[in-house]
Amino acid sequence: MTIRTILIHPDPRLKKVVPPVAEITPDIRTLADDMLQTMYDAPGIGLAAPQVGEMVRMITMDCVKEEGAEPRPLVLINPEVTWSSDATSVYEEGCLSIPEQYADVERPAEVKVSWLDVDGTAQEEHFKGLWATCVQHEIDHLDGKLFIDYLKPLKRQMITRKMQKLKRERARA
Ligand code: K1U
Ligand code: ZN
Repeated sequence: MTIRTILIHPDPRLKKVVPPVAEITPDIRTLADDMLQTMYDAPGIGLAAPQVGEMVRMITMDCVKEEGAEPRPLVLINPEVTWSSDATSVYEEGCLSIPEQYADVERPAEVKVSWLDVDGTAQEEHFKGLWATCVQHEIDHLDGKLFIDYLKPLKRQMITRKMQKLKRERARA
């Protein structure tokens, strides 16, 4: 397993709608393993393939936060929201592609999502709480959308400028 480099906003690859996985090949399974390792290493609770420069509809998640609790790594291929609650919730979101920036985002509080697992088996689950927030954040990545796109233009611009500065500094280091 390999820890992949996480792209930092702004990057054109983070703005693209990515196509579905047509076939679950050994390369797709290797990417899934690499994404899980990259997500745990970051550390993060989710990761989408475009964040590591791979333009396929695949995400990983593990929102188990309690110390000592059993991890629950999930790999979702071609995920689709099949139902969203009318009730919403607000969560202060972060993003591994926008380090150290956080903002409140309002989303449906509960969603049902269908996907294929790495064996090609169809799955569906009703997500609530942080899992619901995270799965929507990750599916947004597959549609070229970042959490800052929900913010007012001025705040979004401020965060983008900070990220441009961070990228310049990292390139010099
Ligand atoms: O998609 C990503 O960039 C990952 C992102 C997912 C996410 C966070 C918060 C709300 C919605 C989606 C992260 O994992 S940021 C890091 C983070 O939230 C975290 C890291 C360590 C422990 C607990 C949380
Ligand atoms: Zn993100």
